[in-house]
Amino acid sequence: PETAPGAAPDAAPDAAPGAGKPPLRVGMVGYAFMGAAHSQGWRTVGHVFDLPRRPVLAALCGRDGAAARSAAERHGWAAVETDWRALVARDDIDLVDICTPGDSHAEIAVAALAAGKHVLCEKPLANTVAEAETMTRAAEEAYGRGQVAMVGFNYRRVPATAFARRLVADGRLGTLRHVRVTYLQDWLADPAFPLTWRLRREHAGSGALGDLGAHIVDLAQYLAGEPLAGVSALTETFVRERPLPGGPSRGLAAGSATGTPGVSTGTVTVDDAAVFTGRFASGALAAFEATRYATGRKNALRIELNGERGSLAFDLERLNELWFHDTTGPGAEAGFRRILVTEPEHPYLDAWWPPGHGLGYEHTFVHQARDLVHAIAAGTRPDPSFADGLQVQRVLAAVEESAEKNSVYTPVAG
Ligand code: SOE
Repeated sequence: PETAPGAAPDAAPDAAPGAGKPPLRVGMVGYAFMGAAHSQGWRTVGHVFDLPRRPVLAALCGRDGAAARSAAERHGWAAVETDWRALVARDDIDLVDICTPGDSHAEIAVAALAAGKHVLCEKPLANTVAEAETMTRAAEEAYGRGQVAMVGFNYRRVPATAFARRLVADGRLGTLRHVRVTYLQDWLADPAFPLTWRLRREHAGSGALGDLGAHIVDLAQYLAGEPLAGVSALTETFVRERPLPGGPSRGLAAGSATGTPGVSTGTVTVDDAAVFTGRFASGALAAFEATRYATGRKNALRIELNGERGSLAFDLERLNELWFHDTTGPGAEAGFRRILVTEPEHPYLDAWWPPGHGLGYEHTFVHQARDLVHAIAAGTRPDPSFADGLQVQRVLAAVEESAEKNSVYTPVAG
């Protein structure tokens, strides 16, 4: 292990937030887009929320030592490891946070749980149902030993979506009829965008389906309060050959070889887009679309729920707003009304700014860290658990199976 320059010591200075509370020493694997987002969450959470434990950014792990050191310095991690096994073996780590591509989730999570650590794992939980089942079994056993394992569906932690869940659970929509949800991005629209890991099945498991579809399946099920019973799907890979990347990509950026003439190409082995319908056990119907080709749409996760008594609509690109139509008021005054979700009565918001001073994407990771720390301290099952992640994985598998069979209605296994 190496110590990063300017490293935060394990013991908090007296004036530091949470001083005197037991530390929760986090070791994070991966440091790209999600690693940066999770770092932000861990760094900020104790400064905003009153927590039962004090998160410590103890060690960051990445195979490229120089890049990992630079990320550790940028994000405030105290030490660096270059092998996740060494990180998991450290006895000064309480929680392993997995921010790597899906192909390593299962191995790292199972090893970390076996080593007695709590685990936070980025979505989708795994690349296959079999891996997700193994991880869920390991998490259940570990739960019996007081360990907690959470999957990172961060969009449950937008105050507006958490508030929407509360309204649905309080019966404000009555019997649910429709859930309509899209997740639209456009970073693959250029056929010269290189073949990064997200386009290779062996690394990512699937394409837009696992990356974006996993979010909207989870959010739809979370808001509806019930799982999908079956799906009917179409998937497509629009651009099948892409230039090989010339260097590592950061986030969704192309890396260094975009469109370079003469650069050799490779085959895209995942879906570019998935369109599917679904049915909830209650009989409500759902429609889903996940794509990386919706030109002009950057991170457009939109969800609408229609029930007998009312409707809710949310757009991630306007994440401080929730639209609510309530059929129980006077008909002449009915219509969607905008709720600005920035009041202290709204989820998470009593710890933040005065009303009207909105939050952003990064705060979902702060809220995720908050909820996980509370679950760990209370020894309760986290929400969403690995079992929830497995259920989403089963829906994704049913979507792939249905698409292969050319859109035959396919029950979700399990
Ligand atoms: C890429 O499409 C991506 O970064 C996803 O992997 C994230 O889960 C989503 O939050 C934003 O888009």
